Amino acid sequence: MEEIKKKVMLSGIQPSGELTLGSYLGAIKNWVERTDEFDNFYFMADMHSITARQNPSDLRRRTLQQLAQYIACGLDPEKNTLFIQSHVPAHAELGWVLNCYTMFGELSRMTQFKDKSAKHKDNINGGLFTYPALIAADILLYQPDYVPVGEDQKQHCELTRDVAQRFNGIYGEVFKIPEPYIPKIGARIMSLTDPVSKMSKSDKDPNGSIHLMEKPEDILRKFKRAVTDSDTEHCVRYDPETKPGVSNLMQIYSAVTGKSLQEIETEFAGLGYGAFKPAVGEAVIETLRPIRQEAERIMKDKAYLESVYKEGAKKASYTAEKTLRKVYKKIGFVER
Ligand code: ATP
Ligand code: LTN
Repeated sequence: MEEIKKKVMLSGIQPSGELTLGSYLGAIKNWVERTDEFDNFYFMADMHSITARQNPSDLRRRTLQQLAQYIACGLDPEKNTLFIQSHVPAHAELGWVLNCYTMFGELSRMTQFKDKSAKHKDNINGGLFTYPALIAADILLYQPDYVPVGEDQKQHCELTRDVAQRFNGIYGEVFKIPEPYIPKIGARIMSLTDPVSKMSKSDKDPNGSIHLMEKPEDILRKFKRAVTDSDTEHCVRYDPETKPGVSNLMQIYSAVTGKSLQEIETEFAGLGYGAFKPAVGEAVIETLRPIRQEAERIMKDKAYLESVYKEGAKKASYTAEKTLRKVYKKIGFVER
């Protein structure tokens, strides 16, 4: 019987800090839920993370920890190609090519570049600026149909589509044009202490974000202290404009319990924030507990991790090399 070719999903996260509840709800959870439907490629974007200075031993540890966390979140290495970006040289190679098809003006408009260069004034390096061309390479090498990411990565996906269309316009149909896949709930989880800015692994305020490996008592404490809104009604109602703090907690509660925003309003009607905040904390604790325990177990098994990333790099290279060869041929490089 002829095998029906599955559609392809691809995404990555930089090992630049501890994974947060934001990366889990905005990205990884959706990867896991769609595992069986797609042919999947997920990677640790270590090459991206050096756009900010990293301590070498921390980077190595975090890259392996991130792999353990991917698996602990439910990404079965038998069904997902899990790999480390720097192990597949085609990323750097296509990244260079696509640098030459990405415009200065396009890169200048990237909000992530503006935000990060404002944060790290002492290290506004070329890599930080051209980073989206490397993202385009990461994606286009695997000819994916969908790129499951949080809302903040939408602009990068749009640039990738523009670059791919530009390239195809010159050389013919080389790249598939991918779609971003952004969840309805959890696409933009906000900081618990400043609900108008994104929960982020590089946030300086430790109380703003929840890490996947965090202890239950710390999680509960952070949710109890989460900033809610200064309106007088004190009721659990979804309204991101006027009640960003409560609305963020509702998004989190909805994403981890599967309850709709309407159901949550009904559940907490008349109960106020005092009952709601610890309930969100408990629900998050129960979601993260098995992930943390499994990641701690896998982290100890270095031989297993090595077998996963080696096999992943082999499989990823096979697909990536195919695209790269096609690109090199189209642009006129002499065949090796
Ligand atoms: P950094 O602080 O280093 O920029 P980050 O915490 O913002 O990192 P990324 O590594 O940039 O996280 O993101 C990993 C993935 O998780 C991306 O797909 C991103 O869109 C998603 N993501 C990150 N933070 C959130 C969030 N707060 N809400 C929803 N999705 C998120
Ligand atoms: N920029 C992303 C990580 C990333 C990525 C990608 C995501 C690098 N390459 C390709 C999707 C597809 C981030 O997490 N900041």
